[in-house]
Amino acid sequence: MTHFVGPKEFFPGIGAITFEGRESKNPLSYKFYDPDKRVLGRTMREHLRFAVAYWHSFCGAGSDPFGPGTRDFPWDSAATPMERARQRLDAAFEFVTKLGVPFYCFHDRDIAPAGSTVGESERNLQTMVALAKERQLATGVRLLWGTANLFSDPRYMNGAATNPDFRVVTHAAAQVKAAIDATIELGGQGYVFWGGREGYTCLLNTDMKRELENLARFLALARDYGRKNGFAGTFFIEPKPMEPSKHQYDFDAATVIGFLRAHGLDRDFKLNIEANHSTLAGHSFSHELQVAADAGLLGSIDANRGDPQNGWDTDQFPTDLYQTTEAMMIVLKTGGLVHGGLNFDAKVRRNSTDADDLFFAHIGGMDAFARGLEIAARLLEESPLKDLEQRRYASFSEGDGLRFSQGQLT
Ligand code: XLS
Ligand code: CA
Ligand code: CA
Repeated sequence: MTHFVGPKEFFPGIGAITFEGRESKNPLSYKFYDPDKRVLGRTMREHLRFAVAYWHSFCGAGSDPFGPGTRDFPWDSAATPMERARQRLDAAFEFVTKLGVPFYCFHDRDIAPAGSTVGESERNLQTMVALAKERQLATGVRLLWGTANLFSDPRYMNGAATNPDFRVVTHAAAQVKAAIDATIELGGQGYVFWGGREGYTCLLNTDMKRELENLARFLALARDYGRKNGFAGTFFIEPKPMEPSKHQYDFDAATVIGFLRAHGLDRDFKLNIEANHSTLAGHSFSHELQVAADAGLLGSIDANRGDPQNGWDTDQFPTDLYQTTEAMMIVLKTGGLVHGGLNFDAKVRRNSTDADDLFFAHIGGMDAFARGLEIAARLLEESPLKDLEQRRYASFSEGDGLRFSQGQLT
């Protein structure tokens, strides 16, 4: 990967972050993430496929429902929205290449501002995509997935694909078309649908059956459009039970799998499991990963965590070794993430205002997953775990138990 620094350096004083090993006291180095180290036949880089999330890292200045942002992003001081977008892109490529992460992810509106018409929004996006493509070619950084923001604009207050007003559905369709075009142009490995406002506030005014049918039709049309235009990657649905809607249709992995199968979408769509959304749904992260893996539909991961004392979507960076180990055991057992990766859909806290904090946060998350990967590999290869599990179900390996599982008993 080639280093990128634009006309203005946004993270001065920080160079390439490299592996220094567990004894290092340098906070700007990896203690466990050694990209070329081989674990079970693949390099750490290939297993982990880390991605930086554009929205949290370069767009979210720390605002919350009680106050505005706290961080001064130097790329936000330019005069026009498009100039700010260009500088933000430079900052993003500088950060990603200094960190040495192979992928990034974005929403259409993260990389390009909305215009006053559909056409202008699309042109803004195309301009920024052309620039991003240049940067990708120059650095070797790749797009893990693209998506459309179908939840911030007030027009989507009652949903996008599930909106009761067809005119809003068509607006969402135009936006998704442009975002799929952008993803194809940038060689994205995946395309994500997260339905933050695809849900309801009150059942009394909601025709849930119709809304779900509309959602399925919308997804099928998006898939057909992408396939017709050369998208060979995977479409991902990202489950989340609530927030911002009171109830979201993509509630959890099991719900989404049932929906995909009911509508014949499970050949093109897989799941993007986010740790914090799992806990919001009352499950553990590993439960959601296992449900998706068992269905053959584990596609990608949004690597973060919640706070056990809060019921919210706090999007913290992952640091819990038990969670990263269990997650990597499931990923290893399922054969790895093909078009997916580990996307840090995570943000530093609002009172973390130094530019360096973004590095520390990612380094911590990457090391936690690298260490988790190593432990998971050893648990699978060297511990008696597999054998113990086989023995637990031994009664199904012989006699009537075996005949029962083969469907031979009445
Ligand atoms: C929000 C979601 C969102 C998706 C992409 O809770 O995590 O950021 O990952 O739209
Ligand atoms: Ca997410
Ligand atoms: Ca989240």
